[in-house]
Amino acid sequence: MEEKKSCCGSAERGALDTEQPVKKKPAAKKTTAKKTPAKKTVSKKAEEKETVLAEKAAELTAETDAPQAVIQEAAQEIAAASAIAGTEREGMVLIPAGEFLMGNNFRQYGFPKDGEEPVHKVKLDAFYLDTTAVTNAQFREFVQATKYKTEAERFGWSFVFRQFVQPSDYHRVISRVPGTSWWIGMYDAYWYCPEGPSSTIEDRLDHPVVHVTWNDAKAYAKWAGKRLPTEAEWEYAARGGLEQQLFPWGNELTPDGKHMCNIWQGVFPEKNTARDGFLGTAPAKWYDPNGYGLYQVSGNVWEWTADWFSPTYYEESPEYAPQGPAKGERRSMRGGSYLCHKSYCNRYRVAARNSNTPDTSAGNIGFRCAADV
Ligand SMILES: [Ca+2]
Ligand SMILES: [Cu+2]
Repeated sequence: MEEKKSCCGSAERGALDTEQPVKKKPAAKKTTAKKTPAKKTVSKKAEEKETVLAEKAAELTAETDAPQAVIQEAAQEIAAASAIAGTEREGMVLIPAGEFLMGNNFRQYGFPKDGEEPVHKVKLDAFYLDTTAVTNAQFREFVQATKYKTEAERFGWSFVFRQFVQPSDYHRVISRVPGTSWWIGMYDAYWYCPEGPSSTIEDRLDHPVVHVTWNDAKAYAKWAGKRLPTEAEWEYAARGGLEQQLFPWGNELTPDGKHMCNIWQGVFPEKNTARDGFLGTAPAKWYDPNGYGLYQVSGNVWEWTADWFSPTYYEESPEYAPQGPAKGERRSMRGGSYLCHKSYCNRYRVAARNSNTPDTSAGNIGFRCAADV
């Protein structure tokens, strides 16, 4: 059994001594994006889809030669599709109600102290889930609409991966994190300047937003009329309909040599060959989606879930719609990040669990939202 290793997502805000006064920050840069109108619940695309479906249904009813079973099956398909079309939410997919086996018993792949065991049956109602992590462009809309200040901005600093710190920002480095020396506490790093003021999101608007705490994620979700997924919902959706596989697409990390997610290649934390195409974040919609049409549930950025985290929760969690422990100190995160490597932190598996304090932010932590049907 392998002992738990420090994870690429486990530097926490309390680990750094930031008693020294926080320097006054320059005013945030102005952005030029226009405000987009509020999203309608029923999109135009959905309406069009419904019309097409209705026409198709009429055609089918007229077809008297078709065997009854075929008509019935087609009708059921149409009904199901219309139901979805009628309530379609932009950028989200409907995850159908069902049950699945949550957790992982393959000990050689996991870390017992993460609490991935025991594998247990979970039943869930249908829900909507964002097809991608919330992007910089989406988060910017939220900030422009609400003037929201993230916790990284209020604390005045966040965690940046050491290789990303640019020389022009060296004077903003606070210190390294004991035990996870690849994390640098850095003044003035926040969602808009992910590696400090020498960097900007303007060239990566379609990438996931990072440096958002659990509290920030919750505030965004509320503004968007959504919520964070529970840990069980996240894993159910991430599995994409497959049962007890390691990844959202199966058991092989790179089927036929093909990269399916954005993690670390090479030697962590010294050398990243970026064979998958990315040293840092990748665009939120990249690689093939899973069986439910979800992009990058594995790798790229850690995703906050609604639940408190407890490594013993699976031993006592209810079968129906588990909501996590009633209280805790850390919130559960899922999916792994571009810093995960099998030698160190193979937490890009669908069953892998991680957590952090709700006020921690880092350059590899983001989120996606869920919504009730
Ligand atoms: Ca990568
Ligand atoms: Cu990791």
